[in-house]
Amino acid sequence: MTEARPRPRRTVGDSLEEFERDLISNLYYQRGTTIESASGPDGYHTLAVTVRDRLVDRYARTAAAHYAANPRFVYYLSAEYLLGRQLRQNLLYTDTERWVRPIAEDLGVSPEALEVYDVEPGLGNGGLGRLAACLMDSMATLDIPAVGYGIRYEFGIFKQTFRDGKQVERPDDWTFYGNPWEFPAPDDRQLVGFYGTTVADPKDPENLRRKWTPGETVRGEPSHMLVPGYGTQTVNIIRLWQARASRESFDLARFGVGQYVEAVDDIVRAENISKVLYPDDSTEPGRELRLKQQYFLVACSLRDIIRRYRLRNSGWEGFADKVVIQLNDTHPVMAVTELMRLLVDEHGLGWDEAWGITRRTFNYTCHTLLPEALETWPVQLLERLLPRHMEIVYAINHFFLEEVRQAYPGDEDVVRRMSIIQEGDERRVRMAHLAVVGSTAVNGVAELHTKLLAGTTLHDFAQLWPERFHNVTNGVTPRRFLRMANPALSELITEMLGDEGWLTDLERLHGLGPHADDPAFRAAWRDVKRHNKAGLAAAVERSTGVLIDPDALCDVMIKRFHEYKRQQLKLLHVITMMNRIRADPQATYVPRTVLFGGKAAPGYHAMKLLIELVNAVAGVVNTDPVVSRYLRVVFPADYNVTKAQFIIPAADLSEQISLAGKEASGTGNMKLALNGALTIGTLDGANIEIRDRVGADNFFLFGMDTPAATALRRSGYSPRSFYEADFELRLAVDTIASGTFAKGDRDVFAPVVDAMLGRDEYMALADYRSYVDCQDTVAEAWTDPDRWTRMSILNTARCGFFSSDRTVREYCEQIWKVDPVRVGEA
Ligand code: H2P
Repeated sequence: MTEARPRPRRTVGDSLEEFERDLISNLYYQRGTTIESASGPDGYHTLAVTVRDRLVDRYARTAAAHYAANPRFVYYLSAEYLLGRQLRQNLLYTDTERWVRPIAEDLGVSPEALEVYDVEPGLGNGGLGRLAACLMDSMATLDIPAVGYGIRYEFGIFKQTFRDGKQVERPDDWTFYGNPWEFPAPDDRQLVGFYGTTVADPKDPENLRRKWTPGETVRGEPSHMLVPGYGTQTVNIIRLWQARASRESFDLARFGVGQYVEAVDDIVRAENISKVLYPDDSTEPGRELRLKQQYFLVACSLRDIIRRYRLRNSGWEGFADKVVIQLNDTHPVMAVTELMRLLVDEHGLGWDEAWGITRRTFNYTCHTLLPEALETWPVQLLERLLPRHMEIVYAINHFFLEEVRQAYPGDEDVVRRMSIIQEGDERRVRMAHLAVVGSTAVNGVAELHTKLLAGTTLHDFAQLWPERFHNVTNGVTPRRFLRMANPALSELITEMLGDEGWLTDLERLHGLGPHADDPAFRAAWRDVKRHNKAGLAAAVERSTGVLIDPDALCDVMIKRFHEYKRQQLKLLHVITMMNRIRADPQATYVPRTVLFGGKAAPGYHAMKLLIELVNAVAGVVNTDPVVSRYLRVVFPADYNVTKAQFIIPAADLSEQISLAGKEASGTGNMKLALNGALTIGTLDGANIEIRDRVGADNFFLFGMDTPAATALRRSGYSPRSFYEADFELRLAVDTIASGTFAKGDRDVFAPVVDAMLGRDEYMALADYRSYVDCQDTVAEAWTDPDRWTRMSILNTARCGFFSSDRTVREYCEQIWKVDPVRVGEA
């Protein structure tokens, strides 16, 4: 019995004295240095491992509890995790935060100075990766037995710098100083095959079981990061795989004859698999590498899941009772074919039995409606890289289409639409279709998104299997995005609500509502915002050199740069404000700071040019003696989770202005509203649910809704007619065209103008008037601070629903059917 096993002597203590003792001992015995000679990184690493030890203790107890209970586990498969900095989080979660300052003072160092070495692992692009991190946080907080699987990219999302206003990407060497938060687990390494050939199994007349002999094999080596729950003892893990060459890869013979580069060819090829997050897929080798990554993640993780299952169980009948796998978007969907291959080819199960297990095991979350974001892979590429998986796709599709034909006899059109294989000049595998066919539950990430998924993108599937479709609206962790990001507001909330219980029961924020009319509370609320804005102003000045006024309306648009998110619309508004001030310098205007943050994918030229234009507009606005009295534009480079935590608490206005029907959910919208920013937004994604909750009076709504946008597109949208009909719009576009932002050169930003007047894919021009008018009502509301503060308080008070704890509870009830396992105190 696990209970009887000897346990290590507890080595970590619960007092300030013990913490300090451990810290100094770690400095000596782990880091091998002394107080006198310790460098900044020495101090940071020592503090990190001292905190980490406390988590390890909980992790050991979590593992013991999981062994004893043998529960159903959630396995979250995700190509991305945007975890954010770890030190402050883990200090908070281990309740050791309060000791750091006195100890640091004792030792003569500043905790803030150490934090600069706390590099955030940038293993994701945006909302999808950050959502994965929020869900992992909430699963641990709710004591859900879970493991996250991902890739340990050697270089995460690039570091963004600006040169002459242009985005320049630099590699993110996030592990350069080592990562104290992870544990390598080389003994759990797995071998993964690629390429090669398949042959029939003579004992299987149906030819459903075949043998694959890969042409290349690489090793996947895991390490894990600890994911503590807040206010509980549970510590789960995220297991990240790194690709390594197999042992025989080094070619000693070639090295011996001086072919040094060739000698390591195989090693380089193998290790490239986990080298970078999202290799550029505009080239053939890039696409192949990306698919290799996806299969690498899936193959390593499934073997590990099976290994874990077998540690506790035997036989396959119970597999789907103990294992539930969540596919985070289409990136890990090859897992469906890989599990079939493992069960049928390697473990000898019959096809039908294996398919039953597979279908019960998987669930799929879709995060988009953009057709181009729903992955498809060329059949040819799959046949070469994963020949056995391609055969399995064909077999799955064969049986699936039989079912479709039975349901819709004679309707070959529906067969063509639903097939996992897309026919055409180049045949492709539709990963979303494979995911739906291979899953028990499919979910969208906000109400509108799920409705549109079921009504358009996956309509045929929702007709055939309505019971598979669910909605689980996204959420964000209040620990990181309120408690850690906004300590001043958290303190005020705790003071009003009496205790910190709201941190794990966020609906309790409703208790703030009745105080929205209390002048003293409003004043305190305003003070907190002012304090946060002053902090942001100082940081922005340090990083961009631009002075901003903490009393100006702080208007933020922070998210990936993408045409559908419509940074171009925000920019048209900025230019309009500039033009108005220039046209009538004597009038008074509400002072505003417009803050942009976000990166454009390295190959996304249109958005990179827009970034350049934002910087150029900022240059003109901020140096114009009249305009800059009322308007400043700042664009701190390299927006990431750390910066988000700094910007969000200071925001007054949250820009959520995507074209209706395009943003699946959004999560920045939730973070900002929770921190008391008012939203200006379209009826898109979770904006709708935010507005429903905070109330229409406390939300600035503009623009077309989805049916209106669809109707306009159908009627033949002409951006030029909007341009011609609206003087201010014409002036804004003409200001760009005139070369004002390129020292008179009309060519530099001509493509931006052409895109607006030519196609305007996301109909920014159609929403311009409604948007600018709505911004005028925002400015108007700002002039009444009491009213604004009231609205701000009500936003926070009514956004408790958007906690990722609620999201995880819904996944548990609707999809995962898992129960918590409580972990005992030490
Ligand atoms: C995506 C969607 C968002 C959604 C998020 C998490 C892919 O994130 O577009 O609408 O909230 O997933 O479900 P993003 O655009 O931020 O990269």
